[in-house]
Amino acid sequence: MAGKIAASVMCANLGNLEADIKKLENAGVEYVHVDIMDGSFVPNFTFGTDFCEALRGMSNLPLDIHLMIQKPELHIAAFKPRAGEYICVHQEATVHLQRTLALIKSFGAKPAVALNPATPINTIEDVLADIDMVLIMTVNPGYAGQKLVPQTLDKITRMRKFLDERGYQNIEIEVDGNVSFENAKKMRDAGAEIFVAGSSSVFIKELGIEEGSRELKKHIQ
Ligand code: S6P
Ligand code: MG
Repeated sequence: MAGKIAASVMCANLGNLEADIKKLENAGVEYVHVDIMDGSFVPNFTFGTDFCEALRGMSNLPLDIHLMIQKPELHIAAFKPRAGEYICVHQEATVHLQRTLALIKSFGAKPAVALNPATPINTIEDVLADIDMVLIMTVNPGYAGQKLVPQTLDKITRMRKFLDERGYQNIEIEVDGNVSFENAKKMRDAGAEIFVAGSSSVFIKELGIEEGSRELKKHIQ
């Protein structure tokens, strides 16, 4: 199956957001990736619960909510997780990872866990039964427009092997950070299935959303 695109809304034109969301939907993008930052787990602030609710009203695209917040378990319910959506928490942000993932599932949404570039793969070995997706951060979280951390390419290969060897062929791998056309191809070859698209591809001003999406799709076949 071809790779899927999760367009990163923090790179969209927030002054005319609904128009950009419609363009993404028409371009055949699969998810809207929403970066939630709390100014503590990462140095930046972005969106919150009301913003996610507003996005749900703008299109039929499911949300892919990436929580870069400390103690996410305290805030899952406030995000009103829905069936068909991914809710992703960082391994590094909670000491109760399994409980947090089970909580996400109890709302009918798809639980996912994210790993910073420095976090080893085997830290999620005991929650594989609790997740639908692993998010491999290919930059350090906090900002759009950063450069790829090169060793994360090999981490994708190692993660796919790690999951398959344990019988979890069903767990998808998402990549987030500097998913340029060139990097996307390498990530795809390494085993990534969902591609967070930001300023490196879908939101390149000179290309526009439609052309950027078309070009990215070619690289993740
Ligand atoms: C980064 C965040 C990401 C970015 C995305 C931007 O902390 O989790 O989702 O929005 O990486 O893409 P790009 O192409 O600007 O790196
Ligand atoms: Mg993200």
